[in-house]
Amino acid sequence: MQIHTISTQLFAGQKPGTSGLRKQVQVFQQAHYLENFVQAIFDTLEGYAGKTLVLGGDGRYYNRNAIQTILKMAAANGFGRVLVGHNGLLSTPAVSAVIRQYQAFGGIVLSASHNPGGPEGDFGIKYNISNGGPAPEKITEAIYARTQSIRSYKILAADDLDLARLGTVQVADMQVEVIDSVTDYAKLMESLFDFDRINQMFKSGAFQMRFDAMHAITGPYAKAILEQRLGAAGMLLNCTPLEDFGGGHPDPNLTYAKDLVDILFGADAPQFGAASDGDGDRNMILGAHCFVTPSDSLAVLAANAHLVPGYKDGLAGIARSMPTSAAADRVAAALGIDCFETPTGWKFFGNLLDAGKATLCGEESFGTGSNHVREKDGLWAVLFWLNILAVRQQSVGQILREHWARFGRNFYSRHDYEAVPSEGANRLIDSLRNRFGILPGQRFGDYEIEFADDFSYTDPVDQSFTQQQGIRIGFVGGSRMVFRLSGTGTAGATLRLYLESYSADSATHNLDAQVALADLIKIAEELAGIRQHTGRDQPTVIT
Ligand code: G16
Repeated sequence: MQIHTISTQLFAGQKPGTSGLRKQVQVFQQAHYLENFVQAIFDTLEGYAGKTLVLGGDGRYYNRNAIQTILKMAAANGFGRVLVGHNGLLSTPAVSAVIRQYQAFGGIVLSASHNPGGPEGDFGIKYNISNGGPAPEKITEAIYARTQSIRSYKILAADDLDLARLGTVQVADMQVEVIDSVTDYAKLMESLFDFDRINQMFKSGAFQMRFDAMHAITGPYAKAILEQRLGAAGMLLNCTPLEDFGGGHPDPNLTYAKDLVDILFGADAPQFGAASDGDGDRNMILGAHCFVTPSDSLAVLAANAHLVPGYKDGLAGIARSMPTSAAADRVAAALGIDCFETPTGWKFFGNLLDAGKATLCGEESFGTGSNHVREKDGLWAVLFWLNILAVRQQSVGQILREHWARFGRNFYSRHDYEAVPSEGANRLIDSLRNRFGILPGQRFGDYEIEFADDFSYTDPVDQSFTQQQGIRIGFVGGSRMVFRLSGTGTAGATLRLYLESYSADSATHNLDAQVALADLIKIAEELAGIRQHTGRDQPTVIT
């Protein structure tokens, strides 16, 4: 089999965002586009000759083509072995688990996560390093720099491989091992959670849940673990992965997982509901007539971790992204452990986890995880909740209310303005930035601005410095709002407005978050001119 060196032309804009390179499928379908980026990854890495690469994706449209191309390029560039998921499928947390278990050199994840799929949808590619986590910024920046100077790429002239058959085949000097997508991940979950206890809860017949895989990658994992191993028979929805996610938007939130939300807020609601996203790393948690914000979910998991076998010996620390609410900070304080505040992006947790400074991590963007892998993990969060429910024998609502009674409630909401013109979104951010000096001291009704700044972060492990990570406006008394532009969208800009206020008074705890935050919502419009800059009256998504 012959290695071909193909001349190529540069593409502008191959810059990884919050989580890898995400573009519309049609962009990836341009000749050489994917190949350039993959070669840029390989050119940036050192010392992988003969080593193992893990490869898999969430099964969205273009996954099948991209996997074949990457296999041929890995062989041409000198990898010794590729572990590839059955039919090219691996969830993002499963890639992380497999990299760690087999001590692979790294891995490539093919996904645009929660973005819609299909020929008109999005595709994405991300490189993960040997700890199983997303490549840190110094690597993603080097990959981007390489895309701006690349002249050629290497690819093996070979037939496509049959990825439907498990086992090992030789491709030139490289072995390709097609592995079961679920087995290793399921074993890891079994080592962390009390499967027998969860199984008894389902067997009792009194406990009902609905899990919505949203026609995405978690389907096969949920079937194997929740249904076959734990006995949640007949409780799973949309478990067949489809290339276009059945036309849906595989983002587990109150807007895009509406069918599930309707079931949990309807008559005869089951006790527990959950959903996961396109590539299986996000989760949404619901109880009967109740929604658990991702920020609260992190705090509840931390406060109850001692009930779960994998975490019963205590937590080293907690980490959360800056826009995530401070609910977890209160639990950390009660436990006497550190709580780290990082920029948005799971990659910023990697060093803290590797250094043993944090055990649990979480983000407001429906991401929760731990040191078991180096990605956030949707099904892990579902199993963690099931384990807590099986031990405490209380409803999700009761657990949440007791949590707030003990720690107080951080009212929290995120308002997203999706696909707005980039120019307007940038103007809005710049205009706030230009007023940092004059905002402190300004009053809006009962609220007085205490500080206004741009969040920056110095990694406590390697001292790397990251700036301009979101505009924070803090009010006297602790309420705050954050304005940030998403790094994962593919059309125009997505403005995210994060709102938070705290109440220790139990009498207020049942208030709807939008009601509790109504004043802050008005102030945000007054301060930032969202309508004027984006042309939008309403957010696209409220969570
Ligand atoms: C990615 C990152 C997360 C981040 C999220 C939202 O999630 O892995 O760490 O919180 O994007 O980012 P943004 O607010 O910039 O859109 P995923 O699930 O899309 O990979």
